Amino acid sequence: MREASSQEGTPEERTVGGTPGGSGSANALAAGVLRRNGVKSWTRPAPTLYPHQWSWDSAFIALGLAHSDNGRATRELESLFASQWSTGKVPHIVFNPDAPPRSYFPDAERWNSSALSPDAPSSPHTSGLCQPPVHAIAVRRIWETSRGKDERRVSRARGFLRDNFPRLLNWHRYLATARDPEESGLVTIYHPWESGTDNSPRWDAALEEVQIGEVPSYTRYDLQHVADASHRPTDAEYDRFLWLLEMLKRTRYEEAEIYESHPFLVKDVFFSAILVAANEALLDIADVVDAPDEDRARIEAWMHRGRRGLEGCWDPELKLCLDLDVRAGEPLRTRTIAGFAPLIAGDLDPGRLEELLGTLDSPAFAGHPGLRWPLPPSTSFREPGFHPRSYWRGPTWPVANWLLWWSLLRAGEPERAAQMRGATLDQLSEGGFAEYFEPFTGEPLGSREQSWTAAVALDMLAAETKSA
Ligand code: 9WN
Repeated sequence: MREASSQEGTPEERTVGGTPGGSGSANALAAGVLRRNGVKSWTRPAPTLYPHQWSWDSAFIALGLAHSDNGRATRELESLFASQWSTGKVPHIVFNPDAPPRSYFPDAERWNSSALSPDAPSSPHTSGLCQPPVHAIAVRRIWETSRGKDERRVSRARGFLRDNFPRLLNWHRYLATARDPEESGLVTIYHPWESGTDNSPRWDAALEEVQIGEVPSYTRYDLQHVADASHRPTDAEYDRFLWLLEMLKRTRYEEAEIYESHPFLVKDVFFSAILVAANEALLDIADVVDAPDEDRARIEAWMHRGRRGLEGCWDPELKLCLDLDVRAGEPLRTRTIAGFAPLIAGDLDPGRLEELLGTLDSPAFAGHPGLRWPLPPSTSFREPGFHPRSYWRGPTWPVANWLLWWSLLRAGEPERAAQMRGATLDQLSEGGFAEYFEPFTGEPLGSREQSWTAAVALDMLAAETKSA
């Protein structure tokens, strides 16, 4: 793997420059990124672009750390869950009071969560949104990697699961109720930032319907941390993001009020599918901690409801799953990586699996002949909104590859999974642990030394000899 810009790290970690150094040195390089991005008990998603703790980044980070430093993996999630809202919501950002001034916007002051909502923790401050619930999947990995180790480590891991099962259950309950009052099995998001795929064209049509009012003035700091502004969302996209934030503040982050008045309410199939997979993990955790039968029954019901909901969003023509605009009552017909949601949710019938794999291998996604590596772009090449360098509008994201790789393994497709793993690791070997990559040239884009990229590499590398 290629060392990115940082000059820190041990001599061993700096030797690989440009050439793949085998899984031993690749492991050391990935672990080095996570160590350097570490702050106290948690890890920044990137050295300068993202100076706070992000929710789903932390889950992926814990998943990777489970292999290299199990104790730190547990602390990563403990510190995130310490900021869980009383509603069960796990906030998308926990603000770092020691972050350099003017390093990230919107900051804690702009969100003003604890002043506006009695449900928000007062210290540290958090944002008012959430992100996809990868956490239970990471907690299960922490358990798996402790197995077969000495008895003390196993019992520490069991204690961690026991302490965190109620938090995870509350988190999933929040998503299954406040975010799904219709009991559709699909999670409603209030902002593209909640999807984790912020400026994806999957949101364009719904965002166009939002009438933007006066956005209080602001300065973007993200652009100073990337080589080229075209990698990041545009100013027009930011205006919409910031307007939605103001609208949420007007409701004081009150769920019922948001449902009543908020102009952006979308059933996100990707988020919903991750919740199904996370519920599957939570059920395994429930076994370890000997949870009551009624908790297990509830989790199973959420899982089934989620899979049924996703099935209802299937588009037989595009052979992908589509998000649903709640306000308009219409599906959002855009081909993006999110369309593979049923694969992530799992337990597919063979026909549906074959259709999804056909779409994945088609020239609209990973089968395009011009690709540097056969990896799916975040947005299909066939979409008018496709852009090879702009964030979630086209680049390939290692973290999305991880989700598909892991889902292919669970779907009983080890050969395809091995291809995806090999291509992902080759890409990182050439380009370093970047945030995302230009699909045709393999050029690394966005932040360098991105934590979750290193974390998913650690998890993939660990799967060399075992199945994931
Ligand atoms: C806004 C941290 C986060 C990821 C998101 C990714 C990006 C933030 C931003 O970075 O979002 O939350 O400023 O662009 O889209 O998935 O969690 O890595």
